[in-house]
Amino acid sequence: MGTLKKKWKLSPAKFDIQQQLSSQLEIPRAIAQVLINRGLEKVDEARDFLYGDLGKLWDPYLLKDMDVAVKRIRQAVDNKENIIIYGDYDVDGMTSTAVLYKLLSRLGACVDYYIPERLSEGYGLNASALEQLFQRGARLILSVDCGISSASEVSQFAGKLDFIITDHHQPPFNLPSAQAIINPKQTDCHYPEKNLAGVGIAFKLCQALWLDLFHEQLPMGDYLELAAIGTVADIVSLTGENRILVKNGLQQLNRTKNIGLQALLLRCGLAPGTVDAGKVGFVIAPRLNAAGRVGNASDGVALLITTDQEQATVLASQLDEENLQRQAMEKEIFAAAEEMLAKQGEEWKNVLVLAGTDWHPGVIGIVASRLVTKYFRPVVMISLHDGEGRGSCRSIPGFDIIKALSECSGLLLKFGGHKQAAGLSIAENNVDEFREQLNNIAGNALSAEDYIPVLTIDSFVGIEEIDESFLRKMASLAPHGMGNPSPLFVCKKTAIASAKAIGKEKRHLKLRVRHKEIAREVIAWNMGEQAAELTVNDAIYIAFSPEFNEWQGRRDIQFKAEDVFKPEHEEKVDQALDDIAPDRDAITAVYCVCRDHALRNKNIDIDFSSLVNLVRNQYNGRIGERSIKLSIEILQELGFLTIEKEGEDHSISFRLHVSERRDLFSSLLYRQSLKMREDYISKEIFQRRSQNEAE
Ligand SMILES: [Mn+2]
Repeated sequence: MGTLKKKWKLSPAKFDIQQQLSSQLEIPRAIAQVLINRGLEKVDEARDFLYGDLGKLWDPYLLKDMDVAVKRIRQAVDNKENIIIYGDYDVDGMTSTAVLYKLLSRLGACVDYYIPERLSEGYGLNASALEQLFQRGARLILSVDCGISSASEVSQFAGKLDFIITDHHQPPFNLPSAQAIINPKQTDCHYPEKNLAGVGIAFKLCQALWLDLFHEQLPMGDYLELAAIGTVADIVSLTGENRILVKNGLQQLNRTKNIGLQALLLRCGLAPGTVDAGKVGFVIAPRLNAAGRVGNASDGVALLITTDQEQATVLASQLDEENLQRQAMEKEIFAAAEEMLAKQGEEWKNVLVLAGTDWHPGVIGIVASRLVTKYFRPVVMISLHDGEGRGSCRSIPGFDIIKALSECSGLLLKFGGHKQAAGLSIAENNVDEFREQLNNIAGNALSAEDYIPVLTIDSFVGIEEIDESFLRKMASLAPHGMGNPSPLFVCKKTAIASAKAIGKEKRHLKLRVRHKEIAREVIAWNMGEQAAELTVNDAIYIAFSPEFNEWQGRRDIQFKAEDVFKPEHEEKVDQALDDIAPDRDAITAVYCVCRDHALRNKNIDIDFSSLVNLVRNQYNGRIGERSIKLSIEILQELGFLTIEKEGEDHSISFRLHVSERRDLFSSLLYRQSLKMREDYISKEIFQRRSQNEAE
């Protein structure tokens, strides 16, 4: 299990739609292709995606039961009933709680919140917590990010507590008999956006309450930034309404007035104006989550709703400390897991099942995810305590882990989850047999191909097309995350100008590549060991995302590489390409030869083989006859010349036109040629790479 090589999958180019989007929205073609790949082929839809604002949010009253919920909450506010927001210990749950708490306090409600403890209570409504809340005078429970599966707890408290359930998890067959259930995933809820996070639904409830009370739109600012954090952290699709919430919420977060968030940003060293979805996911969310994992999730909520500057600072540093603790534990468990892996036989490598004593149950899921990324196999991490194990499973796309667990159910005490992530509990003395069974199941279900990660590439792009304006237009595609990954491009073959490993322990790879007179810097994180295999002038392909790199006051364009490779048999492929169809350079060469010929000779007849020779001299290459023919047809389509006669003796006569510059892309034949070339590279270079790997 060395360095993972990835399968490159090039999204098929749709040049006609590219052309349309590109001209109407004034964006580069490669960016238009990204929109196409995200399912946006119509100009209006694409425009909304790029520039859609808060005016495009749906009416909150389209959610089933919203009117009932609003009425019951207003009644509770008017009658000073005790309302408890019952949340969850992850970031979505915390932000959901904070959003509603802020709004209800603003409305003068008697409101408090409750977050169950991850290890002792677990997820969702629980009877002993509800009993305590009831004893303390609670009358209305408002669940956020949970509750849809708590039918029995709700019915247990019938007559004592009223419930409004807001949740985004898949509803089970038996729904709680609550006063109102707001969850767009209910089959009889016709709300158009089904992928809201818990906090998105809490936000919709705020909108609805405000509309009902004041007959105007909610002043969204304070709530929007929390909605953005929870939505990004919960890894729901950043499309549709989620995209609008996150895009606008991030803008708000970058000038936040929330003193808890200000303190947290300061503590993490995030300057206002620099927070994007990635920073939320990798810097802010882990600190809030750490509270739920190693500390107390209520502290996370307290930070988000505090109005006290000193408390904000204290909580922010406490969360940061807890995150450091979490990181230390994660590092230790990760190292222990790797050590176990090194000792395990190859027969146990279909699914990595690892068990350790007293591994922190709040951290093993993160370690499992990291192992999946590193080895690209399904992983089960089990924490053992007093003869019993609690496990976290993370899988790869080809393997349905919950189905596999159900096939081993005889060995398990409990299990639940979905295709890609699940949890379980197991008796310690069943772990070895469980490992064996799971490995057998995967051995039968998966082929070598399934263990190769796929890198989906959006489009080819010319190195010369990527300039400042390209990057500015590309920024309109953000925020990136689930459902809308960062665009990934591949440059037509570039040559290495320099290659070196940089950083601590030479972990990273830094390249300079060029194509003709244009050169770019490339940074490839964690690929330092590849430096040894790369030599100046090697032709390579890079899968990358372009970005601005600011360093010592200078701003340059740099390519952030996801993968780099040097194809074998490069020359053969080039030769084949030159025979298949012409590229821009070849067409230009053919045009120049025709023009010069027409200028030098009064007659415009030429026999085809002389033309071929002239072109080959000019192009200093081996451009094929078929490509030269195609070039002439393309030039004709563009109006540069008219073929007047093609003689049976292979002579060709044409009339040349004086013509201004034309966009090559307006030629259908050119687009077809390009497609043939790209398909060939994709098949002969990109796909071959993974085949070699799988053998
Ligand atoms: Mn959630």
